[in-house]
Amino acid sequence: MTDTFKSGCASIVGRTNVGKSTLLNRLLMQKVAAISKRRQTTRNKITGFLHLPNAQIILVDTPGIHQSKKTLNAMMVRASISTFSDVDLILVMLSADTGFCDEDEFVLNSMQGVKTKKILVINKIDLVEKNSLLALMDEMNRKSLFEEIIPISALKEDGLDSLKSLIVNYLPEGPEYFPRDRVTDCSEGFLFGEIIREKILKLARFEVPHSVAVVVEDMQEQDNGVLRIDATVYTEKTSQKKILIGEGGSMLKNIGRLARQELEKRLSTKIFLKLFVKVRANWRDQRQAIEEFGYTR
Ligand SMILES: Nc1nc2c(ncn2[C@@H]2O[C@H](COP(=O)(O)OP(=O)(O)OP(=O)(O)O)[C@@H](O)[C@H]2O)c(=O)[nH]1
Ligand SMILES: [Mg+2]
Repeated sequence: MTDTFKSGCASIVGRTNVGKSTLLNRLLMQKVAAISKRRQTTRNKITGFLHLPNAQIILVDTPGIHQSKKTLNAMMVRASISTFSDVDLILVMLSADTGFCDEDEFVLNSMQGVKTKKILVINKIDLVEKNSLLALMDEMNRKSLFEEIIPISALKEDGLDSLKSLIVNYLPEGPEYFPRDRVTDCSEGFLFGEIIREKILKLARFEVPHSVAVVVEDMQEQDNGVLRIDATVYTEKTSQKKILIGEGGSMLKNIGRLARQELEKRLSTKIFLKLFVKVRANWRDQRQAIEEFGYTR
């Protein structure tokens, strides 16, 4: 251990669902990014600051790299790829339970010619036997693309200390760029909107969760001390709006209740959450709407 202070940026990239956002949240010990078992949960870069005694790691969670014709999805992938040459280190993530699949191959192909150093993070090792993990590590090692290969379970917080030390090894000496009490560069409005969207991802099915954007319009502390949050849930079609509202408003009520409970716990205050559902036809193919909804930050 030396006295030198290190700082720099590491992006977490990979196909959808490998656990990139789970890793960001677990490393930061705070929920910053939405998590779900559905595909393409994360839609933009989400930056978190990990403060260690001898280092500051700027972590960038990115949308899963995938193929799609929609404008939103193309912009998401571009956001991920834009980090490759912007960071000091790329954490390429695989999921141990699926092994190296075609979608992972697509991710590696998108990195051809990228000079930035890469660490391969094999996640979800809690789901596999040791032998299959060793075989996967061996298969990946033979590609000679990575400085290091590290197995972890983000969910079980297994291997995270080793991962932190490994990242610090590859960062340059540098100053503390951000104050120690700062965890993310995301606005409260964005973070709260993501909490609401996460509940929609949990409760709605098929195409509905993917068609949804959430915008927090207003936050006001009321005279009785209750924090009122007004948010709009945008869908692409009237049929999706109907599903989101549900019979007698039951679906929207459940979404609101889950989101409110999480927000109340997080802010340690009573919250009145008012959700409005609106249709914005084909917004995922409209750059202006995508920007307005905050997915280009
Ligand atoms: N068993 C297990 N599940 C995990 C682990 N890490 C993440 N998951 C689960 O994997 C699913 C996807 O996690 P996310 O963190 O949303 O994945 P992501 O890579 O950010 O996905 P996108 O944002 O869609 O690209 C969730 O259901 C997580 O709970 C892990 O270490 N073990
Ligand atoms: Mg994610």
